[in-house]
Amino acid sequence: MSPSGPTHDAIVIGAGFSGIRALWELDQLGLRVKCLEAGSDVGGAWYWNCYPGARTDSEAWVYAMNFTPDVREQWDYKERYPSQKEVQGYIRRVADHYDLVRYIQFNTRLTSARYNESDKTWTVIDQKGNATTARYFIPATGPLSIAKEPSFKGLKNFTGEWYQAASWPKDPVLFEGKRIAVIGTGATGVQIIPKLASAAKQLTVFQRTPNYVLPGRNYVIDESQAAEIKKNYAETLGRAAANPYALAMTFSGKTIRDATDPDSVRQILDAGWESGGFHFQFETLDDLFVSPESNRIASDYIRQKIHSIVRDSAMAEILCPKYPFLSKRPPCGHFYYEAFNRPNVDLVDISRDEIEMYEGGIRSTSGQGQWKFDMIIFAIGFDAATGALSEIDVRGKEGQSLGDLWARDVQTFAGVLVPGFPNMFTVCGPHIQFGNMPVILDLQMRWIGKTIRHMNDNRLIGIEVSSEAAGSWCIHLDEMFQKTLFAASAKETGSWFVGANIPGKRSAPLFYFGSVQSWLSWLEDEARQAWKDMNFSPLQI
Ligand code: NA7
Repeated sequence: MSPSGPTHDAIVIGAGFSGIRALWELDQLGLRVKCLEAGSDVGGAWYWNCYPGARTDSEAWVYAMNFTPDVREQWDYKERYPSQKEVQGYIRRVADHYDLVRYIQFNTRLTSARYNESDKTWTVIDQKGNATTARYFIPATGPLSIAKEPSFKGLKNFTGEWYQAASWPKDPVLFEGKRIAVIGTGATGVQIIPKLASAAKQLTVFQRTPNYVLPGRNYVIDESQAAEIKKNYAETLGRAAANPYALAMTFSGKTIRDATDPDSVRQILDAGWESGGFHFQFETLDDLFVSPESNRIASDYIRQKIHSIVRDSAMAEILCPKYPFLSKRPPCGHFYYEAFNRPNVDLVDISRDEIEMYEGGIRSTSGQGQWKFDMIIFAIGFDAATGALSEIDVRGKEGQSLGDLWARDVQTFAGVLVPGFPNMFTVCGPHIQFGNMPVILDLQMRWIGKTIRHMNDNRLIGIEVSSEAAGSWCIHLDEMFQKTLFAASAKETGSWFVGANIPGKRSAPLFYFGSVQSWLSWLEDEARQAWKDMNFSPLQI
């Protein structure tokens, strides 16, 4: 870069998994890098979501980054599903080990980013008005980082404590002796509820839509298991890279057609249920995502399980989803349904009745119910995929606003590049392959690194994907989405896969549901064919 050029080669936004992975890649390329992070430490989602019970739904052995075998050598996750503290610790260890923290400016929130056509750079401005210029703008802001605001009527009148799970206080919160309400039964609520059930005097769960909660079957990893994980680390990550969702799981090779008698189907589903977590959806019947028959059997199976665990049958029925399994991302539970057997736990069905707050607690707007609380916890989800970047004033060529553009239509090339926004690489942004993110974003960052290397080697200072290439990708993404069973129901179930959980948000697939391999082939084909769909700008001397 010329001495009169930008102050940095690349600016990364966010120091979570994807930001740290990006910093490592850019550091390896010898670039001058800066990272802005809103939190006071690394971790991203794993920094903010420190609510009780927060842990991964992916297994420890795949919740790691491929580029860090030496860190993995010295790192032992303590549980099958590592806790928030452990995951943040892992990210911190990676950042320290590779001396990446020196690039990060903490407590700094980005407010705007503008592309400068004249010199093919980006200028980003933080909340204090400080500007940084860089050749590459690399937002690594996370797919689920902007929490839905609890905009319930009357909340300001509530005199008790209230918290959002996604921005949980760093100081301890005391639950003992308190009457607590949890609103939301997605993956977050499902983790919080059993924890509070045993700590609170009274816990009341407000459920709008039930979920199919899979039993996690968590356990402590002992020394011999830890040694085994290390021994098999390369092979495990290889399996994850070969799996459509980047999990170290292997399809059973069986569909509903191979298992004609009810007993054999039951045995297959029992095995998945006993294995725990996502094994139920990925290692039982391979056609759960596409065959209505297969899906109906699995849905019925889980509903029966709910009834067999929850003793109060009316409560069990309220907990049973009526829509097909996998229409929404199934949460991983840790004695979730069992919590409803406790005498101090109540369930309120708000599927047909809205709620509002008053000084003493919560009441239904119909006036049918009123409950007193000392504390309310909101676990009501996120503005997925596009939320974080749409909040920032990002402007591409000719001052085009990314937020305005994405409100109308999300166009990307394989979830990495956006036409009209040269030199911007999104990590873990909209249209990325859905699945186990640490492995997926690792593959994505490798490609971004390879592309920047190609540009440096060829004295290229600008890259913009063609609208045609982005258009072809978006058609393909939509076709793959339409093949899934949940395409039909995603809107009605309010799934964040399509942004339907945010009132007024345009409903369209925000993630790619093809496979890691297919998604990667779009990127790798591009590199193999000398980036033929990219418009490059050469350095003018
Ligand atoms: P989710 O999965 O979007 O769940 C949010 C929950 O909050 C869900 O049960 C919603 O019911 C409920 N919700 C949202 N808004 C309201 C209002 N206004 N009133 C009542 N209930 C409401 O978010 P999570 O944080 O649990 O999980 C997100 C992902 O984070 C997760 O899958 C992991 O990948 C990590 P609804 O279903 O909309 O009726």
